[in-house]
Amino acid sequence: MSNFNKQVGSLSEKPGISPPEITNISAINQIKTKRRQQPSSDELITGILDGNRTSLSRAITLIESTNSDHFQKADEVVQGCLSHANKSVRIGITGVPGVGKSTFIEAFGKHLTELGKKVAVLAVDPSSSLSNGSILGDKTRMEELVKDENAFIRPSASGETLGGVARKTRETIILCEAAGFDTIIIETVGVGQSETAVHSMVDFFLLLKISGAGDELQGIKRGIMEMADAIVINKADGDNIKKANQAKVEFNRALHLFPPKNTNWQPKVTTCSSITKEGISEIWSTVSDYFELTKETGFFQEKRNEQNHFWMMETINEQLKQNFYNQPEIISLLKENKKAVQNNEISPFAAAHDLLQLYFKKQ
Ligand SMILES: Nc1nc2c(ncn2[C@@H]2O[C@H](COP(=O)(O)OP(=O)(O)OP(=O)(O)O)[C@@H](O)[C@H]2O)c(=O)[nH]1
Ligand SMILES: [Mg+2]
Repeated sequence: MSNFNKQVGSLSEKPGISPPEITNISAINQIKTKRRQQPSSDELITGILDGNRTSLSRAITLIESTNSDHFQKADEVVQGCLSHANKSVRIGITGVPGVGKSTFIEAFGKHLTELGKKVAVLAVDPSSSLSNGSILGDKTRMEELVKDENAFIRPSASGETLGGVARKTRETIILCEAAGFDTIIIETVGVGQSETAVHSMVDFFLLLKISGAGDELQGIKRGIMEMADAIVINKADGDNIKKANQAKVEFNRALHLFPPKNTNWQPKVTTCSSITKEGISEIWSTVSDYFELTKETGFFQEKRNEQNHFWMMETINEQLKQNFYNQPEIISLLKENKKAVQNNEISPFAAAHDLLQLYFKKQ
């Protein structure tokens, strides 16, 4: 037999020598169980107050959870963070799809982190359950901001009603503030009711526009223009600069037709390019001027108080409605009465009265 055949493979063990104990199975198991264990609400609160992102993300996941076991814990965490919140400025950004909201937030957010600010970006987008979370796609448009250690980007809670998403976003704002983020940016797509919801949770509301062909004001909902504290005409670059400047003149003229706001603040119209960054720092100056003015007059706090009151009432209304519509007896009587109303057997008011009677009797 040749020597070759006697050779043993390098993986074979020689008798008497066992492989070193490089892994400690029980230690691994301990780590695994620890990971599986959910942190307690106190641990989450401590983590958030320390600025720990994992704790922040986990707590937001709890807030977003539809599992009723998580509700109480989420409430505890929010409650524990509340006294550490409120120390930020909250800015809402709206505009039709494609106007450049995400690209703008990337440029604006980077400008802010360069100024030493800590920026959290949230989104209110009730349609995202259909589109599978549009801000997820946004993350690729916020390439720089995603990598920035002074920025935190969180996709919108999905699969929910606008009321549900809004509540979760409000609570997420509290957690982000407690974690030390001093500038909260909330993106919302300019369709449906979501901008009204965002308007009622921010201090400053910015409407993003692009210059169109000719009639700039066409198709803008008057209500949105009235809500805006600033209108920014984006994509003012290349061949677009001239048109953007024309649009600025038109919007300025239109804004002066609105009755003055109760802030002494005259909404501003500016142009910018989120790609070349031209005009971005001026927008922050405008926003800062607004905060300075409204903090001085007390309007800043007054508006937050009003918003808190509004959300308390909204929550009550929403839960009452939910409770009503989830009662099995109501569900079946509603079905019956709906048919009866359709067949003209009962008036809509009598049908409603009938349902409410049943509900109140059960309470
Ligand atoms: N030239 C130019 N293009 C821009 C500018 N800002 C955004 N864009 C482009 O416009 C397109 C849409 O930008 P997004 O930032 O995704 O727009 P959005 O408003 O967030 O869109 P949705 O999330 O779909 O509502 C992208 O192709 C951007 O590169 C700008 O200032 N100048
Ligand atoms: Mg976007």
